[in-house]
Amino acid sequence: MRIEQIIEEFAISGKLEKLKANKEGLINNTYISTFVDEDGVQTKYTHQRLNRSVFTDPEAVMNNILAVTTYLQEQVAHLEDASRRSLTLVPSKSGAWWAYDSDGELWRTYRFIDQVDTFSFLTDTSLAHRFGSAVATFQKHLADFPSDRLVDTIADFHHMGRRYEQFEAAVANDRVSRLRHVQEEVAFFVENKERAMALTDALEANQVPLRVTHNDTKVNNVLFDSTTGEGICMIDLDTVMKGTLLFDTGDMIRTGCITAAEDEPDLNKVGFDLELFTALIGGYRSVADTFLTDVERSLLAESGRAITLIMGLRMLSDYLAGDVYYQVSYPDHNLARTRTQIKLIQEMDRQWDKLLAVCS
Ligand code: GN1
Ligand code: MG
Repeated sequence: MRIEQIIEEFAISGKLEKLKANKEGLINNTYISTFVDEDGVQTKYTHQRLNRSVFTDPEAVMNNILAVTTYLQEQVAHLEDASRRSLTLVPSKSGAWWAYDSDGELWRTYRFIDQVDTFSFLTDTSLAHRFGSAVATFQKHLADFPSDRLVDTIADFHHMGRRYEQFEAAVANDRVSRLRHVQEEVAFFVENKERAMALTDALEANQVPLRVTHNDTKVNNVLFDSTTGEGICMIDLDTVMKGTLLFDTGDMIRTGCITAAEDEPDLNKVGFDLELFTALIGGYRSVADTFLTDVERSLLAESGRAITLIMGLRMLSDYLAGDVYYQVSYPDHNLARTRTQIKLIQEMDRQWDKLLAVCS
């Protein structure tokens, strides 16, 4: 089925003028369209096909997103630019919130938010501060959302113990005979296993509250207003579920303080920038200090380390399984991603006392 055909299914007026693919995500397929109406006014949309092997219950994903975006829209309704501060789904012509193509794949459409900038990593402290406050604002808006209304669309998504089990199985199976190339990387994760459990342990012991979590708060999932620079909207809500907010601070730290892209093959370029970290935590806490508990605050630095570790663990597991989960652009892509995460953790560890001091 042609993409134009599936777009036809949605309640959009005007004529399709432009269509282009967006290659950013690792999971779904994304396209941006431009429609023009009779008066020549252009409107843009984002169309996405959900990856069915990752999201085995795509309608549950959509119901989570619908609940959260509807709630967010109410929270920001009083603001002048409310429509830019939350994703908005466009219904299908038959009144559903998604449409199926002839292969049975689920597609959805969002209104495109224009005049924004996105970044795959940060280079200045002002931006880091704004990234931190955007993540905290998202959490604040959802603070009173009843998290039990959300379905766990990927079971144990950030459960460290489960991720280790999957990793250990990938090592044992060595499906595509890559294990011999990654002995050092495997050893790194084995050595770090005990410490890695910090977030999962705190959650299971009820030391931190269950909240709504985004679960993919990487910096390129924030839209920054091109004029004001403010981080106005968190996108990519596929993994909104319940969990600890430390999952989200963790991915914020992982992607907000690295000095290169997450798949940078030249490890000399990969560092953990303490100045960015200071600004990021400052921005985050300028909003979050009103709702953070003491235990959550005490685990902020650890959350960055744990989430970086879980990403590396998942990337290496996928490398060993033969690249079946993440989209890759070249054969060792998942290995490059893994090594970047390991290097980032080593860089955190080198400055660990300073990280703790920033969060105290
Ligand atoms: C995946 O597709 P994308 O880029 O939004 C992944 C996240 C990882 C991320 C690593 C459902 O997100 O968990 O953090 O890649 N999403 C899923 O960049 O697995
Ligand atoms: Mg995502």
